[in-house]
Parts: sequence; structure tokens; C-alpha cells
Amino acid sequence: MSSNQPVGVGDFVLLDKIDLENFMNNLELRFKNGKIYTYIGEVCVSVNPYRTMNIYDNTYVNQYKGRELFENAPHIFAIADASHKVMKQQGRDTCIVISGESGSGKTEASKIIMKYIAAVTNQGGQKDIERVKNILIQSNSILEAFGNAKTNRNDNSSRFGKYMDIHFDFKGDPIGGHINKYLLEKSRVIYQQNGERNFHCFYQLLLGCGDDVLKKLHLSRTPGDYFYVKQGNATKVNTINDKSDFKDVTHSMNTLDFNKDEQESIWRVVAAILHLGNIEFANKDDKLTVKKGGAVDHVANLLRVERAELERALCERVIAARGDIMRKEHTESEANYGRDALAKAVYDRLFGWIVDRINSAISVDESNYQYKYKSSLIGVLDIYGFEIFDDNSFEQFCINYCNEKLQQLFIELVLKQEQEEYNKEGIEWQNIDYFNNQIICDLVEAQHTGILSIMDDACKMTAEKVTDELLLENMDKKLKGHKHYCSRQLKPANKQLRHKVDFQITHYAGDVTYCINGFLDKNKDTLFQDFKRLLYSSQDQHLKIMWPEGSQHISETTKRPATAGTLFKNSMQELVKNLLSKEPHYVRCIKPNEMKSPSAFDVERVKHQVSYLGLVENVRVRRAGFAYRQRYDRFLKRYKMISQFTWPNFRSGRDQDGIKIIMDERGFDSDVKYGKTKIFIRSPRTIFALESARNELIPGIATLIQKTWRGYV
Ligand code: AOV
Ligand code: MG
Repeated sequence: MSSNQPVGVGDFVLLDKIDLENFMNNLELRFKNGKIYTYIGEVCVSVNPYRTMNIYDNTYVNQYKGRELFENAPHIFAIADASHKVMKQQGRDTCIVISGESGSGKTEASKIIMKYIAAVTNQGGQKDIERVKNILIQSNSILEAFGNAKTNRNDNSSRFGKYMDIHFDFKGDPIGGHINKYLLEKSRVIYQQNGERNFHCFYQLLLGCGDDVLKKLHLSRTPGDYFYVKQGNATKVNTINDKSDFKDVTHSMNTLDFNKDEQESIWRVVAAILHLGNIEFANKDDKLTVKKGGAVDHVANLLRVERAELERALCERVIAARGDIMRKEHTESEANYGRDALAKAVYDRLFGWIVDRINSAISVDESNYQYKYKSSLIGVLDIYGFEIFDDNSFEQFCINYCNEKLQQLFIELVLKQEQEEYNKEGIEWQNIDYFNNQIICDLVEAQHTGILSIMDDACKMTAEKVTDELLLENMDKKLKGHKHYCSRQLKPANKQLRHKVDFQITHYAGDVTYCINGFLDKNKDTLFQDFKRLLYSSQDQHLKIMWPEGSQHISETTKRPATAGTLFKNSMQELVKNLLSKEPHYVRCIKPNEMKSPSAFDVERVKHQVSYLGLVENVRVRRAGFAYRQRYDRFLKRYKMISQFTWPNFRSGRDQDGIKIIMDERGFDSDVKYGKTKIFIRSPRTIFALESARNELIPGIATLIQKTWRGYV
């Protein structure tokens, strides 16, 4: 089928009857005909095509540039353009919120949006703006190398949340940006489930760097030689070329002016983590030592720290008790725990440092005269999608909570905005039922009674007393009877709760069983002080500045730092506040099947997503009886030729009066409501009838009109 022919309806509000079945039929019909985008009003629903689509080149860019949503077939470009237009014309900050479950296409969508913005800006070809555009785009490959990994849901799964502001000058050209990152899933550094990988960068380094570099880093080409990257038994991924990705990352680092020294530091730290994972401990004559082998030498050498100091920090810790400073030897399991905590922390700081480094490369140059007249910004949010694995831990708990927050935002804003529009226009409005997930957000984040709070209370207890099991008991006590929470203790008959350490949350997007083991440690997120001091002592200046707290003396009492859960909760609340302050645009991504197939449309899986995303309710709310709305001036301009009273110009009253004449004449009056500035039309048929009346009158340009309106039918 030609790409210009209408398939199904391009906007779900134009469906004759709005229910799940019709929604699904339309979505499937469009997907099967290569139409991956469909609107719900101004929301763009996107189905992952799992194949390269030829719909993003310059021809398409030009087709969408500066146009209104309804003028073209649905496309994510139109959303990017709308966001840019509002920002530029009205000087308002806008944001594009991309949501959907893992593998539904959020990260790809965010990249397409950035490329579109880059393509439609800087018509003057200014060098510094070109540089900013380049950095915005190239930063992706660096962030993905260090922040993405193969999971069982997605070969290139984002393991951190990303919110990127792009700042524009008064002409609408990008002059800089800023990236906020949210909780990196650092547990992946030390452990991967079967079928999964560590972060891409580890494999890129092993397979992509030159022989000389490999030798300097004391590495082999075989990922299977390193415990930290081989546990998932999936070091090779068909869809990924680590070798060429390494080249791309290096190229991007060069574009962002990461100097040679910085790049060397980054890869040395990555290599050190690989070696760290191979360190083992032995108990000899009742003394814990590092087992023989080169790993510890390599780690010390690569991190530029004293070998003896490293070994000591791995095997014992210094403790300050009532003014006395003592050394305490680790047990073997403490030593293993310490080593892994070190690997995770070093990687996490490295990632943070890389993000900071990118931010400094794209920060707005305030000293530049013309930037003083900077206009507004567009924020693009691309987070980790809702996910369920065989084993779900603290990280999934945080990721899924993040998705709950975004769903909540969507519900609030989409409903609120619609309601506001009807109120503002003086149109009667009928409430639509939908599931409000606030109850699940509360279950996680409520003060005193939420899971995060219960967890923090447990973390405050003395270490010896508290265990994950005890935490679960406390949760059971406080959450008993909650509709969205259960545990094996509370519901022994629930087959999904296989172990006594399992609990389940009924999320907006489905039931997820979490295993409580490790929650306390991950929430406390402590790293022995000794490691911090060790890293601060590094001769590598980049590594050193990642560990400022290492300068503290052991006797200095440190305040208990905020827990990982609380920090995450605060960052989510900040994020929501930030998004609320901007005009939102939405892309709702859908995963068509579990096999990454470009043709399969798994009706049940898609139906589930459509349901939990609340898309049918979204259509209902959007329509609330009105399929179409338009400003009076625009509407009259379009249809004035179909009545002799308004053609060629209506001069005897307000635009609204002219429109009333047209609608009465055609017998559509009962289908229409007149708001303060807009006309609201109930049935799509009225629009079709108006369109064909228009077409009949101007046969010469009928084809042109059809073309213009093809997005609408
Ligand atoms: P996600 O960001 O939503 O998952 P991605 O954007 O990484 O999902 O998409 C997963 C894969 O689907 C990509 O690697 C592509 O192969 C394919 N894909 C997605 N969108 C498109 C598109 N528009 N055109 C072609 N292929 C596409 V996650 O980060 O796991 O929640 O955390
Ligand atoms: Mg992603």
C-alpha cells in the first residue's frame, strides 16, 4: 500500500465507536500497513516497528516543518515540531514526555526528536550552534555505552533515567543543554541475570580497543575471562557490534572534546572494574588475604593507587569507636561484599562524572552576547520503562515506581487540561471513569506508611538486628489489607509468590513479584570509608575528584547519608514538579510483540498496554462527545466557501456568527457546540461532510486538499 493512502483513522478520536476493540482494530490495521504513529488529539501513540523505517529523512523533515498537527499524516516529527513551535512562538517552556514499557521505543523516539530539532534549526549555519547540535546528538552514543545494556526485554535497554533540557535562543536555535540522570542500575556492574549483559562499554572496550591499549590495560579480548561481564552467558549479541560501537563512542568523545587524558582515565577505570571482579579471597592461618594472581596488581595500577593500600582496604576496615581508631578484619563474605560495593560505586561515580563532563560541553555560554536573549527550552524525558523479570529487586522497584509517577502525571495533566479547556470554553463536560494510580504511588512513597519509609526506618536500626526478612515482616504489618500489596505470608495461596521472601505489588501495568533480599543493603548503599579514602588518594586526577568525601579523616563523624530510596523519591518528585511547570507533549510507546518481530502484532500483549496506559479513556476524555475542535478564525477560513453568506468574506458579524450560518444551512447545528473561542463538533461525519462539500466546490484543488487532510481520515 502506498504510504500516502489513508489507513484506518489517523486520530483515534475519529473512530465511530470508542471502545477497546475498535481501538485495537485501528491500531493493528495501521501497524500492519506500516503506519506506526496514530494520534489521540495531540498525543502521539507509537508502535515499535522493529525495522528501519524510511520516514525520517529530509523529505519528511520538510513536510512537517512548521506545519500543524492535522495537516499531515501522524508522525513523531509533528509532536517535536509542535513543541518547538510553542516554545519559539509563545516563549513557553515545553517538554516531551515519552513513556511506555521496556523495549517499546522510547529511546529511539527521543533520538528521532533530537535529530528533527537539529534538522529544522540553524538555517543560518552558525558554527557555534552547529557545535551544540552535534554535541546533543553525539552525547547519546556515550550515554548509551555507559548507561545501557542488553536485558531480556531489550538489547539496548536504558538502565538510567534521562531528562534533557535543550535551551534555545530567541530565533529558536539550540544554544546548549543540560542532562539530568536518574538512578543508574549499578547492581548490573557485578551481576547479570541469565541472558543479560553488563553495560555495553565493557564489551566495547574488550572488542574494540587497539592491541596496544589492550596490553596496557592487561586485558584479553575474551569477555568470558571476566566474572563481572560473563554471568548472563550472553556476551555476544546479534544486534550489537561492540567493535564498531567502540569507534563511535571514541568519535563522540572526541567531538565533545574529551581529551586524551580523560579518555584514558575512563577506560582505565572500566578495565580496573573488570579486573576487580576477578579478585578472590582466601583465609590463610585465620587471616584473610587476597588470592594470588595478577588481578589486584592490575586494579591498583589502573586506579593509580598503592597496591598495599588497596589490598588492605579490601581485607579490613578502619572503625572509629568512642574516640578509638581500630582495624577490623573482614570475614570472607564481608570482603566479597566490599569488593562488589567498590566496583558498583566506582562505576556509578564514573557515569556521573561522564554526565557532568557532557553537561560542561553543552552548557549555555552565558558570556556570549546573543545568548543573553535566550528564549525558552524543550525538555525531553526518556526513562527506563516498566519492566518485569523472573527476578525483580530494588532496581525494578525503583524503575516501576518511576513509571507509576509518570502515569500519574499523564492522568493529571491530560484530564486536567481537557477539563480546563471545556470549562474555559463554557462547554458542559461529562466525567470519564479511569483508574487513578495515585494509590500505588502512595503505597511506595507516602510518609510513614509507604514502602520507602518503612525501608528507611529499618535502615536506621542497628545493623545486627535488622534483616531483609524483618523488613518484610514490618511491611506486612503496615500494609496488610492494601489492595495493591501482598506477600507470601499474607496470601500463601498466591502461586506467583514462590518464596517466603517474595512480595507483590499490583502496579498500574501489572503484578510484579519482588524478592526482598538485598533491599536493605541497596537502600543503605554504603561503601566502607576506607575505599573512599583510597580513591581520593589516587594519582589519577579525574578519579580523585570523583571522591571528594575521601578527604575526610576517619575521626570526623559523618551524618547518616540519605538512603538510595529516599534520594530516588526526591528526584522523582523534583522531576514531576519540573514537568508540571512546562507545557507537555506526549509520546506513548507500545511494544507490538515479545520477539522483536517487525510483523507480529500480539493482540493480547498490545491490548494489555493500551488498557494500562489508559489510552481508550484518553480518547474518551479527548472526545468527551466532541471529535473535533477548532478556533473560529481558522475554521471559518477553511469552510467559508461552502456558503454564499460567508464567501468570499464574512463581514456582517463575528467569525462565530458566520460559522453558525454555515452549520445551520447544512443542518449540522445539533452536532455543534459553540465555546468562547472555539467550535466543538461531536461527530467526525460532520467534518467529513464539510470536507466533501468543500472538495466538490473546488474540484481543481480537491486532490491537494485530500493530501493536506490525509492525516485526518
Ligand atoms: P525503550 O527505550 O522503550 O526500552 P528502545 O527505544 O531502546 O526501547 O527500542 C528498542 C529497540 O526497538 C531499538 O533498539 C530498535 O531496534 C527498535 N526500535 C524502536 N523504535 C524504533 C523505530 N522508530 N524505528 C526502528 N526501530 C525501532 V527501555 O530503555 O528497555 O524501557 O529501558
Ligand atoms: Mg530506553
